[in-house]
Amino acid sequence: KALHGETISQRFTSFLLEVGALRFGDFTLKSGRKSPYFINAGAFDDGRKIALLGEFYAQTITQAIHNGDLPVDIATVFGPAYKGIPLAVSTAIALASAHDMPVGYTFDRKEAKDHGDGGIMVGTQLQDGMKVLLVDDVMTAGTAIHEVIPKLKSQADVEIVGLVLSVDRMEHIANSHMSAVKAVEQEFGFPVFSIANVQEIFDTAAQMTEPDGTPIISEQLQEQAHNY
Ligand code: OMP
Repeated sequence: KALHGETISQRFTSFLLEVGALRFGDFTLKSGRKSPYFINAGAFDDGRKIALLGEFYAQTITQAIHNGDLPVDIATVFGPAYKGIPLAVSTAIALASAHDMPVGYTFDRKEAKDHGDGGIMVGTQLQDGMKVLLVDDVMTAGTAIHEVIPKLKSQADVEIVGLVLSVDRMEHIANSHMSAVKAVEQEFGFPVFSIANVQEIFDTAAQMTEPDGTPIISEQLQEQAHNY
């Protein structure tokens, strides 16, 4: 099924809704916060969906390269286990097959292996000076990303060139006006990109209706979204 929309964030919003990866309701986040919506990366559960998701990441990456915000010579795409694994693999496949950009993929093991090849990284092995691009699903407080960066750096003195997310929830860090994305950019010194942010998602969803004509999201929900 073709995904309609002018911009990548609009097409991505239709895709999220089509596969059921975007839900509205009452959710409690990992950080303990309450939220009127949730993005579930587990919904990309077959070949077509994960291939399309990888293509969205690849388009976001090539756009950033085109804008001069990411280097062309990325050596490997790193996805933190477990949910980052299919992201790194599908992104690397899309970059190589549709964008003529051969790159490696790498992910970490949750438990170090003590036999065979050993090691805690799978895929392209990290080496000093290598340009590594991180991919992850959703960032709320940035906890997941804070955990994985020391693990990467302990392997080799890699250069992390950026982080690409599917959705930037645009949440603020506790007791601050700074967004979690800005805080990560400042702390680590690399840019963070997202296929879409929550504002773009709500703006697109607000234009959409169910087959019976009722709006997909209520005005009240839109109000809540604007408070972020
Ligand atoms: P941080 O690690 O605090 O940035 O939270 C992001 C993680 O929370 C994601 O990797 C998910 O495990 C989970 N999450 C979602 O998957 N979707 C959401 O919409 C919100 C969250 C969340 O709990 O904040």
